[in-house]
Parts: sequence; C-alpha cells; structure tokens
Amino acid sequence: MKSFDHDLIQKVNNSKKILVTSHIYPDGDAAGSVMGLVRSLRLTGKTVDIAWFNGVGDRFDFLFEKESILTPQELHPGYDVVMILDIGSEDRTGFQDIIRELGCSIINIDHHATNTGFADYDHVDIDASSTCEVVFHLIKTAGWPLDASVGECLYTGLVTDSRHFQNEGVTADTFLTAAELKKLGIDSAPIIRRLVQNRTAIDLRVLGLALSTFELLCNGQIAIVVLRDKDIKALGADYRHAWSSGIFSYLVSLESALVGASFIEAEAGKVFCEFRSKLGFDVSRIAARFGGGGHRGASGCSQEKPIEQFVQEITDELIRQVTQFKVST
Ligand SMILES: [Mn+2]
Repeated sequence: MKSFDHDLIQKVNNSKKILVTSHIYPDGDAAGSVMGLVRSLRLTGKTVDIAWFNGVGDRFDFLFEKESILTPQELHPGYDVVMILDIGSEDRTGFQDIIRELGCSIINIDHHATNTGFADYDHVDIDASSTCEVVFHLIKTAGWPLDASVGECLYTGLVTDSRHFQNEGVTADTFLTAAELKKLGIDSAPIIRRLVQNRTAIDLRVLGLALSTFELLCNGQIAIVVLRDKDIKALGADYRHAWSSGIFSYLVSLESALVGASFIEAEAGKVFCEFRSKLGFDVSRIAARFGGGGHRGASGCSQEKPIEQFVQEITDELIRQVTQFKVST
C-alpha cells in the first residue's frame, strides 16, 4: 500500500463542505468508492455532496438509496474541496470545466496506471486492485469512521474491480482488505447476489447476440465482437446493455485468447471499445492510444467515427501488438 501524504488528509480534515464525484457510467468501484467515502466523511459531521454527470444508472442503485445525486448544472461554488475518485484523467468526469469553476482545491484518488496527475493533491496507487481498496486505507490512515454502512460500499468495488478476486492485479492486500471489511459485519451475500445474479432478460439477449457473432484472429489469441446499433435496437436494448451483458469477460475467458475487444456502436455515431486481457498483455496502452485508458487487464476507449473504421484501426493495432507479445513466465 502506498502511504498517504499528510497534506491530503489535512486538507480533508480542514474542509467543512466537500463534493465527491467519479467517472461517467460508474462501475462498482466508482459507485462503491464514492458512497463509501461519503458515508465515512458524513459520520465525521461534514457536509458532503455527490455529483455525477448523467446520474449513476440503476446497476448500483442499492448503494444510493435515499441519496440525492446532483447534476453538474446544480453545482454552485462554496465547496472547500472536490474529491475525484477512480478517474485517470479529469475529462472522464464529463464536467471538468464546471469542477474548475467551483474554484476550490481538487483531490484525485485513484489506482489507474494511466492517471495523469491532474489535481492539487494526487494519490495514485497503481498496485491497488481498486479505488475502494485505496479509500479503505485512506479512511483507516486518517482515522475517519469505518462501519458496516461504509464497508458494504467499499466491498462492492473491491469485488467488481478485482473481477471477483480473479484479476491478475489481486494482491494479499486485496484479501486482507476484504477480510477487514467482512469483520465490520457486512452481509456480503446480498451484495454478491446483486452483482452477479442481477442480469435482465435483455442483458442475456445482448450476450447471446455477442456470443453468436464474435470472431477470432491470430490463432484465437484475439477475440473480437462488433455490436451494431441496429442489431442492439432490434433486441429492444440499447448500447449500455453491452456493459451489463457480461460479454467483455466472456471473450477473454476463451482459453486461446490473450485479449478480447468488444466494439459497441451507440446512437449519434459514437463508438466504444472495451478491452479485457490476460497473461500480462497490456491493453491500457492501446486504449490510451485511442483516447481512453484503464488498467493493464481491463481498459476502454470511445471515439466518434464510423464503426468499421474504428474496428479496423484497433484490430490492426491489436494484431501488431499480439504478434510482438511474448508471454512472460
Ligand atoms: Mn477502479
């Protein structure tokens, strides 16, 4: 674990009114780290608001019960500090200009190797399996309250970002953090149920479409699937169902696959690519090259261009990198 700068903790301790946010389309780590930190800081008596570009979706709404999430347009100056979690670069908030206009200090707490160090206080621990793991250590180091209500949020991100403790980035510290969170008295079974057994029929139909149309390249080392807007809509789904379908990890579950790339065409000509990899094949550099970012084993990017062109450019790069790649033993 990377130790925390005293100034960062001091800055939070001296702040009365705090805003916390994370990336657009929050995953379990973004949702869990924000809500876990917010609950802990509120227990210290501070006023803490949450803002999100475009809301938090419904996948993790169990963490946000009775919580009001502010839109960027509802924000006004008056915060002592903004804490941005689980974000490699500021634009992933979706409202970086509004954050800057608030005119206060910014704290960046993250674990992405691609983090640009955009804040006044940056704490980036690239060895941590999740931002929730980092927030857990921050709360403990600072001596802020840590109870089961905080723990259930942090546990959520710990489980999702470590891909249920299967990730190559999982360390002894990940398990120790899980153990300490369990000891707080959290009931992990309903959390796991909500995370793993919460797919909708439409999610499964999108998964079916993807599983019946994926292709293999380079002797099966690359698995790609292209989900086009018209095919997604024909199922009564929208592009976001690609994320909730589970297809990303299915592709890389193929024994031969080093990397899986899922291409998703959204409305308005926007295209996404989500990468998952194993055996140390680094997809974060490829995602960064196409304007995105993430982790060695899980990254994504999006662009505005025709999907055929996007698929071609990324596939060419993948073939080039896979051909050069040597599995390290
Ligand atoms: Mn994360």
